[in-house]
Amino acid sequence: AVSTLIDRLHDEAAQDRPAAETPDVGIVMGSDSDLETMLSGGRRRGAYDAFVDELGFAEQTSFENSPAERFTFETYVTSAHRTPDLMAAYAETAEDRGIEVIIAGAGGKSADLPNMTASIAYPLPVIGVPVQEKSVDSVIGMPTGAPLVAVDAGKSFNAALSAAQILARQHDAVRERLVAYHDDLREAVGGVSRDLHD
Ligand code: RP5
Repeated sequence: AVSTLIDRLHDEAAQDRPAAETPDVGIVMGSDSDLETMLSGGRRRGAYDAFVDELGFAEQTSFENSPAERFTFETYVTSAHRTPDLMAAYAETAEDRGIEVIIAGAGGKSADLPNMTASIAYPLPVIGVPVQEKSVDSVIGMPTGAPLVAVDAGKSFNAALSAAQILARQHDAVRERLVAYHDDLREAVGGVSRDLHD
C-alpha cells in the first residue's frame, strides 16, 4: 500500500492539474494515533474543525471528488521512521501537486516528521504541530537556514488558521473567511465580557 501511495503521489505531481482540482493544504501526521489531536475530537478543537467549521474548506479525499469551487485540504498518515520513503515522496511532490502549505504533526520524543518534511519540501512553508508537550523541542529545534514554523503542543487548530493566513496572501476568498472568523471570535469574547460587567 505504501508503494502504491508513493507511485500515486509521483503520478499526480506529473499531471499538471488546474489549481481548482488540487488540494491547497496538506496535513501529514506520524501515526493514526495523532488523528484526534491533528484533526478533530481531541482535547481541543483541531485543524479539521478550523478548516471545515470555521473557514468553509472541504476535505479532499480523492481527485474524483474534488470540490472545485472550494478550498481543500488532504490528510496523509506517514511516519519519518516507519515510512521514510512515503514521507520523502509526499514532501518532494507537494509543490508540484498544487499544495501551497503543509501542516505536519508528530508526537513522542523523536517527532521528526515536521522537521524532515520542512527540509525536503523547502521552499514550501511547513507548519509543525508537536502532538504532545514532550515533542515541542524536537519540532522547533531546527538548525539555522532550515526554517519550520511551529505552534504549541496540540494546537493544530491554530496551525490551520496559520495555513489559511498564508493562503490568504494570494486568495481573497480565504482572507474574507479569516476576517469573518475573527469577527465572530471578537463577538463571542465581547459577549462574555459584557455579561461580566453588567
Ligand atoms: C510518533 O510517535 C507519532 O507521531 C505519534 O505521535 C507517536 C506515537 O505513535 P504510535 O506508537 O501511537 O503509532 O511517531
